[in-house]
Amino acid sequence: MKISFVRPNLGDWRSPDAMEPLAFAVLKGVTPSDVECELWDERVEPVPQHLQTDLVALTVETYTARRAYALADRFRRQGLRVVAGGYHPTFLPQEGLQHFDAVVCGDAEALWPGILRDAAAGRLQSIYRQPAGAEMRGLNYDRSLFAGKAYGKVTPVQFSRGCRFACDFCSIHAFYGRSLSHRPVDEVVAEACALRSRYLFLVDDNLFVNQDALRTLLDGLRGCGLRWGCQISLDVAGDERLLAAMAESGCVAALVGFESLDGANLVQMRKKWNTRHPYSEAIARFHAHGIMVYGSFIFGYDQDDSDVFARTVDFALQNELFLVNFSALTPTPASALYARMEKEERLLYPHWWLDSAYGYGDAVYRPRLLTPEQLTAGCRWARAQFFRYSNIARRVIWPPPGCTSLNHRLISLLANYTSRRTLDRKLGRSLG
Ligand code: B12
Ligand code: SF4
Repeated sequence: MKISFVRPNLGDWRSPDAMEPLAFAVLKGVTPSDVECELWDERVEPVPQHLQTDLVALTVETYTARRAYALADRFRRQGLRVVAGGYHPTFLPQEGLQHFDAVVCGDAEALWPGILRDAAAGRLQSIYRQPAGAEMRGLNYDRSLFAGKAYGKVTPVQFSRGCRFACDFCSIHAFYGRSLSHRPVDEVVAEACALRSRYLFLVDDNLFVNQDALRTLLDGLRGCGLRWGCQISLDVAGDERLLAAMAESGCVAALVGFESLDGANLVQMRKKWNTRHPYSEAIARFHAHGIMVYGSFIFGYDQDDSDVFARTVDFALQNELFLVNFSALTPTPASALYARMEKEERLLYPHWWLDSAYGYGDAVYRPRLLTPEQLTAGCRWARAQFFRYSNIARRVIWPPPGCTSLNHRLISLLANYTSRRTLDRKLGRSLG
């Protein structure tokens, strides 16, 4: 039997920020050794028009759904069977079944060997579902599929799944519910130390979930000679010892979801806890420990007016963030935000991920104090300001004290350059 794993892109272009798609490493790790496997990742290479295979296995996110459906329709016309998993099919399995033979909801490592047996016997079921919270002990992230592919220097590694918060716009709560799980620390450390790359990205949605486990992980990573980045909630800034331990174990950059400078917006998005940590003070603490801060901001909550863009750009520059995400609020299926927007009849395109009129980065709903056009244009303006070459140069030449090593500067330069290039390719382009 042969499986072709396929990772669609948002559209028909290459993505400079592509990392190894870990979902397939997990699946490959539980695939019997006599099954032949290949990977086509459309972010780094074209997917062939015809595949010589027995089963196509697609990973699908909301932004890649339109493209995934087009690929699946083509493969099925050629007589191939297609199974899909990931966030989007988990949230909208019935939509997926219009294009796939089978949909897998949730994580899949416990189900995958059985799915392969069903496929070989010609009795694929429509929907498979793995409940959230499965034990992560013994997971084998088999990266042999990635050999020779043009991924960046930063290698993704997973420690935990789930987040203890439930921000209304985020897909994580919808996917994992309240369940939180993590891999045994020794397995993560052994994996991380054995990787060829010295630069890692811990892909956990929030590394500051199980604090005891995190401390043990940091102890394990100390001395491994790694440089790593992560995504972490702002409240970690209240724990100076933990920040110090992160830095000692090689953390050089952290993505933090500030989301908004307005307290009422934070309450509305169910992120009130962010208001307890004054942003500038928190950022300075990260910097003092040698951790650069990548700030994530969302525009378009109900308090945002036309001044919000300039205010936020000023904040990001003044507080010396090394990278930012300035996104237009985009309700994704199954999120509390999507349900609210639908109820308030504010969605401009109910299924924006399928709509050919939607371009990446466009507003998809009616904001309260802005027009949709102002929201789209304001986000673009803010990104353009932050990623001006003069601002990039300033950040690299004069980084915050504590983040002045050559390593910090190189990471900052590369990350800024990659973000700028990625945005240039994606913005305004329709999905699919
Ligand atoms: C790292 C990361 C990135 C990296 C790239 C990752 C990569 N591999 O190249 C970067 C930063 C570039 C990135 C970009 C984007 N990302 Co991203 N990313 C992640 C993150 C944090 C980790 C991904 C990961 O490695 N997970 C670990 C693997 C093991 O888990 P998994 O993929 O879920 O796979 C399991 C199951 O889902 C299932 N499964 C998945 N696929 C399949 C397929 C089959 C056949 C089967 C059977 C099972 C199965 O089984 C797997 C193992 O159990 C996730 C959040 C998360 N926790 O997953 C967000 C996430 C996937 N990203 C998201 C988004 C929105 C984006 C962007 C669109 C952001 C933007 N606005 O531009 C872009 C899209 C880029 C693109 N070209 O596609 C959203 C998707 C939401 C949604 N509803 O689809 C997520 C969930 C973040 C969030 N909090 O909302 N991302
Ligand atoms: S803290 Fe981050 S990962 Fe957790 S629910 Fe909020 S946005 Fe999602």
